[in-house]
Amino acid sequence: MIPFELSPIDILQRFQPMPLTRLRRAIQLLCLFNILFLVFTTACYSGDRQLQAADMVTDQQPINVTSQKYQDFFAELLQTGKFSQTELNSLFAGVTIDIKVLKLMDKQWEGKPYYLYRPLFITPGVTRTGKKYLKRYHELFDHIEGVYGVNREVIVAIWGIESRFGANQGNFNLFRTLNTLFDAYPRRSAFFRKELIEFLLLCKTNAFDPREIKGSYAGAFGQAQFMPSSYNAYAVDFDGDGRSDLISSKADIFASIANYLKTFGWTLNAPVYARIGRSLLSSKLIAAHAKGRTARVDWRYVVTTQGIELPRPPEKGRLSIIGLELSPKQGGGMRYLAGYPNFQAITEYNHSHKYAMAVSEMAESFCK
Ligand SMILES: [Ca+2]
Repeated sequence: MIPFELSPIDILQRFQPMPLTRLRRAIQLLCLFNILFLVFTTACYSGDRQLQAADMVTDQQPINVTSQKYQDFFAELLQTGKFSQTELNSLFAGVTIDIKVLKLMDKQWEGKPYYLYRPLFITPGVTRTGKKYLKRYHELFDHIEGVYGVNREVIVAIWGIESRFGANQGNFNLFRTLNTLFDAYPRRSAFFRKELIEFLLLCKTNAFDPREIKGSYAGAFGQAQFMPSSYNAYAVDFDGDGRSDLISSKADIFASIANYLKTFGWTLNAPVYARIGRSLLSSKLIAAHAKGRTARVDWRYVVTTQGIELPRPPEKGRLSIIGLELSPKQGGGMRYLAGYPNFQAITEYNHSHKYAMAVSEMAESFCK
């Protein structure tokens, strides 16, 4: 027991110097104690918040491109025959971490109910702007509808939602973003490694300077907000200048969105969705709703089970079951919809049913 009147200095002076071995053992015990303390406090702390990618690095930390993973990455790029070592050295010199990208990737986005989500996208101003562009580019849309069989209103709605009709393509340097996610976002590093390769390839093919392009913190860019891999797979050169330019060519942008939807089964003038009531009347429909985006139900089954008339889907298409929350003003609860193959094609662009519904309703608003 230490008397209270002793100061910390006094306490220290009471201890006799220890022999070296005892001192070493004491230090070892102290270290062990510290480690246990650290493990314990980390365990307690992580109960509230897990360590995230942004906690492991600092902002503007240089990325170590001499690391084995970058050397393997460069070897793969060199194998394509499209890059030289000198070019890669110069391109990757000085690339640093963008901590904001990691923080945004780990942010828990609140899932808003549809009645709060919809007004973020569909406003009278947006509808007016969409109609203005449909008029301005009507000849181009005539041509695109003829080639791809995709309705112009849905193209403009996706363009509107993705980039506010081209006005907001993202403010993150895409080269730095993709490097940050490859180097310092372990959970999806392999995915972003591939996207970085795709990005460098598309810059080569379409004569973009990779260090100049801006995009979203998640790697999408251009007026249609394609990921680099989607860009290489679905972007088209519709104005015939030899490049697929989804940053500034309206012809390329609209045709690429059309090409994407066409690839995933869009049919011109076919139904997109239909209302099927405020409750689901069989366990099979309830299960399809719970399964979500990938569930499919036969058209006839929905008609007979819900006791309603529905338009027939094209080419033996099947339906998905969508539930959207009603606002307290509307009495709460849910309303249900059948998603037709055209609706399903929009969910290939973005997996959210709410996104696909906002696109569908925005497209409808252009026709009114
Ligand atoms: Ca072009």
